[in-house]
Parts: sequence; C-alpha cells; structure tokens
Amino acid sequence: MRWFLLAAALLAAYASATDLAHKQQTINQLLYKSTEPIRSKFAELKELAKGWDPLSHKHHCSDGGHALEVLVHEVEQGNMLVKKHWFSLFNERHREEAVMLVDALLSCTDFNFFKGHAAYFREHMNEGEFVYALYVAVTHSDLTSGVILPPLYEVTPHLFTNSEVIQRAYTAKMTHTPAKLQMEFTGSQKNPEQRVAYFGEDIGMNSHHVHWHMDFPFWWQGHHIDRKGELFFWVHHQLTARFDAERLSNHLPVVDELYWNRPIEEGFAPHTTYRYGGEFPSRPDNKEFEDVDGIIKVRDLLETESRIREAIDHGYVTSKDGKAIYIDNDRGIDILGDVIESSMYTPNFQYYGALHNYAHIMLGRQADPKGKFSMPPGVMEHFETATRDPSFFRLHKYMDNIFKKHKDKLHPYTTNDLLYSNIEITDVSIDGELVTFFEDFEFNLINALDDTEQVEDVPVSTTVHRLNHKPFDYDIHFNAKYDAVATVRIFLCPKYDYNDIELSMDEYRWGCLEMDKFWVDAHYGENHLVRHAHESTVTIPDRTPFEDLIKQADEAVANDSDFPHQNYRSCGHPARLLLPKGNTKGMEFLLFVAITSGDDAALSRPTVGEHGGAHGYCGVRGEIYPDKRPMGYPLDRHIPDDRLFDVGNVHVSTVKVYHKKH
Ligand SMILES: [Cu+2]
Repeated sequence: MRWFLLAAALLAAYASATDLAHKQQTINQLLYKSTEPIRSKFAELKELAKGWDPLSHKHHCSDGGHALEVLVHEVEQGNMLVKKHWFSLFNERHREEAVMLVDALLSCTDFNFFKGHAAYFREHMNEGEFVYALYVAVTHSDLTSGVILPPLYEVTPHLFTNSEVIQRAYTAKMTHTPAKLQMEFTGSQKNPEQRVAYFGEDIGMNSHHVHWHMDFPFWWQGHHIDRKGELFFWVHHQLTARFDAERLSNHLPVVDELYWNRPIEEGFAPHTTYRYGGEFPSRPDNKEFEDVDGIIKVRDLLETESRIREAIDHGYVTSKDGKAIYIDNDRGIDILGDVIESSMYTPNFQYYGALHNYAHIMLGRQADPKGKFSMPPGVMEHFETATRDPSFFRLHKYMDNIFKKHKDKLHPYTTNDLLYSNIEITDVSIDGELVTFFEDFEFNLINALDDTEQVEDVPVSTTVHRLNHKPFDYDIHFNAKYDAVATVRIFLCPKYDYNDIELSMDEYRWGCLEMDKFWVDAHYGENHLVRHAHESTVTIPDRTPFEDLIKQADEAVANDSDFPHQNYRSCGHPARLLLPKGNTKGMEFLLFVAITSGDDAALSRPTVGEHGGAHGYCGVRGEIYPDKRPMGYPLDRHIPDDRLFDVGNVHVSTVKVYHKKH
C-alpha cells in the first residue's frame, strides 16, 4: 500500500508533463545506457521505476490489464531471460517475453502509465528484450506519435561496430583518453565480396532493415496492417536489386541464389561481438548445410519450398480449413509474402511453414548446428547484422526468385493497361550530374561501454566510410490534355549485365530500383516538373544523433518550449544510398519514368509531407498503402515485347552514374 501511495503521489506530480518534449525526454532516458540501471541523474524516472507497482494501474489499460498481468506473473515467477545475456528475436522464448512488454505498453491509455511501466520493466527485464520492445511500442503507440527514436547504432552500438573498434573504445575509456576511431569494412581485399561490404555494412541501411521489421513485425497479431506481405516482398526485393546494382558497379556478377542442397559458397567472419555472449560465430567457405538440432531440418526447408512452388503452379494456396485462396491476381503477392516470411497473417502455417524465418535461423546456426560449443546465434539471426553476411543476399535472391515465379505467371500488361492517354512525356533529363562519393561519418560509442556513475564519460566515437551522392533533380516535361492528378513513378534500371551485354526490358525490369513515386497536378497544356532527389518517397534523411536528441528534448523541457512534431519515419532507405555507386567512367543506367492516372492513389490527395517520407518501402503508419497498383508497377510483370511500352506516358532514357574519388 505504501508503494502504491508513493507511486500515486509521484504520478500526480508528473501527470501533466505529457507534451512531446517530455515524451521525447522520457524515451531518451529509457534508452540511455540501457545495460545499466537508470542513471541517478534521471532522478524522476529512477524513483518512478523504484516505486512503481504495475498491477495497481490495470484500469489504465485498454485490455483491462491482461497483458500486464501476464508479464508481471512471468517476472515474479522468475521465468524471464536474465539480464546481461544476448537476445534474439528468432528465439521463441526471447520473442515471447519481448512481445509481452510490447503488448503491455501498447495497452496503455495514458503516457504516464506507459512511462511508469517502461521504467519498471527496464529494471526487471533483459536489456535486449527491453530495447526491442520499447522501439516497437514507440513505433506503434499513438501515445508516442511524434517521438523520434534515437539511432540504433548509438543505442546498441555492438551490433553495428567491429570488435576491433569496440576493443579500442574500451581502451580509450579505461585510460580516460578521448578517441575517434576509424572503422574499416570486414575482411580483406582478397575477398571479392569486400568490394560491396560498404553496402551490406552501411549502418543507415542496417537501421532501415531493422526498423522495417519493427514497423511490420512477423509476430504481429493485432489489427491488420495493409499489404504487409507484399511489402515484405517489395522491401527485400529492392534490397536485393540495390545490392546487385552495387555489384555491377564494382565489376561483380549479380548475386546467385542459395540452394539448400549445395554448399554456401561464401564464408563469413563477422568481426562483431555481442555485448553479452561473446563473438558472433564465423562460417568457412563452402559450408554444407546441417540440420539445426531441435529447431529446423534441411529437409523441412526443401519441403516448405516445394509446397510454396506448387501453390504458385496451381494458382492457389490452401488455407488451414482446406479452402483454395486464388493468387493469380494483384492480391496474390500479398498472400505469398505472408506465407513465405511467414507472418501471423499466413493462411496456413502448418502446411507452408515459415521459409524466411527458419532460413535465417538455419544460416545463423551453421557454425554450431548441434549446439556442442554453446555458441550464440550468428549475424543472420539479427536484422541489425544480417546484411553483413553475403549469404543474406543469396537467401533473399532465392526467395525473390520464388516471388518472381509467381509474378511471371500473371498476364503481362497490355498496351491498353499501360496507356494513360492524358499524358505525353516529351523530355526527361537530370539537372546536375549523378555523382557518388565516399565520405566519413561519425557516431557515438558511449552506450557501448560499461561504466559507473562516479567516473565521468570521455567522448568515444567511431567514423565509418559511407556512400553518398551529390544533390540532383529530375526535370520532366510533359503535355496534358486536361487537368488531372497524375501519379509519377521513377525507376533506375541496369542497362547492361556483368558481361556488358545490353539487357532487354524483360531482363532489366526485375533489377530496377524504385527511386520515387509521387502525385502531381497535371494542367492542360505544357507542364514542367522539377523533382528533387531528396524528396524521394522511398528514402529518409540522416538520423538525428542521440546526443542531439537528448540536448533538444532537455532544452525544450527546461525552457518549457515546444519540441517540434516532425513527420519522421525511422523506416526508410538512407537518402545517401538512393544512387548505386556507378563507376569512374560513368556507368550507364536507364531512367524509367511512367506517369499514370491519379486514380491510382488509394488515399485522398497524397503528398510527400503528409505521409512522412518513405511510404514506397514502408507504407503509411496506420493507413492503407497509398498506391492502389501492385508494388513495382508497371515493371512487376513479364514483358514479352519491349514495344508494349511504346506509350506516350512512359519515357526511358540513358543516364550515367559517376563515382568520384576525392
Ligand atoms: Cu529482412
């Protein structure tokens, strides 16, 4: 009772502070040095955690406190994963525990309770589970709308930073010497794969990948998220296509798919360490797949694959209750995405399994498939680290080809389907040159290091090379027969294959990169449209450094001023990586522009700002996907003859992407 009164008193004292600045400050403090107890300097939060009795606030939960009771019970019974232990979302029990907290937080009807529960469970749960659950809850809760999640590479730096750098960071800390440490890409130049390590190891791309999986969790059972399965296909298809474009830029053939009954050609030494649990295991070249004891057999994956392929050939998947769900239509790809990942939306988990999720576990465990050496899971079991391993792209190429098999079976679009007779594109050009370059980017490692409150921090950071490009604009001229809203779709496609053979439309379409998609008002007569690359609806700008977020929120709270509510998304491809690297001579790509009817818009009058950037890859939070057409339209289906695209509203031109060393 005393605790209750104390908690109630505390709550009364802070109950009014739920403006955005306070919310941002709370989330910052909850994530600051997440492997240690809440800092004393965050006195209010610390006290709140100490005095909090979760179950006394059940009436502030939308589910009557059910989720909270489940979690409290597990905590009180001592059933939870201990602190200072690695956490993997693919471990069923770890995931269950993290999701218990997500559910409890999402059931809160008031931010003060969200805050109290979060503070309490931060001190009573595994750190990895807590951080994951808080990120997901902040992403999905209406109570935290407008809160900016700090960059994951600064909250859990171990998953983004080489072991060598982490070790040197410790030395800097121990000797109390400020340090700015240069991070190199994994491996050596003897490994051709290293030429594209800058892409697989890009911390912005890694963050995009993790956040995508937080926006669209496969374990999500709540309300329906629109076209989640199709987005799973599309975002990973685009990652694969972008990886291939980087390979072509670096004189490497496009990535081949993975075969369960052949050795995994590329080995991988991650040079990455868990915060707790030791080194991420390595895998030698040409490793044959072995069954993973107690979890998944190679045979099961082969069987799952053949059942999915059969469904594609039949044109229907069979639901749990034996009904046929027809897939040879625009909706089919969405169902297949649910089936292949699989998410909780799959119509038949028992029969079609979870190809993608088990494949990640299979690849993640090949260093110790029998569990003989008690090794932690490999990089493939973490969305943060998976793309570092070249087998990630092989795996996704494999699944991408299954999706392609389905798309190739659909009727090709006819000229009539493609034609939008209102619009005639007269010219498309690039304002400025398409130029890429490498630059150094610095991020903070303070959260990677253990310390005590008594010893003051020294600044420790790391710098990484990252690809960027010069700003550019698309210059599009077109004529319209009448005023109308129109949909503009821009793709960048490879023009030649690895052997310099020019590709036909049907060959290059699957490698096209979505650059932008937006809606414009077309006016009767001549139109001149200038679109800036940075406005792209598949990308997001650089993330705000954690230190800046802390400063901004603290200042806003101290001055009682507003924290600006930005339409910010954590999910989105880095704007820097919009262009593939290209080469020093200027690598030719095709710029494909299609202007289609504004009737394609699923939401009323969609504009960029309204949807917070990256809807192309990440949809719109809480809304339906803004484009009615299949993702990748009009290049998603088989093209038997290039001349089908001889319509006035489609324009294809050659552009060059230059890479400049400076
Ligand atoms: Cu993924």
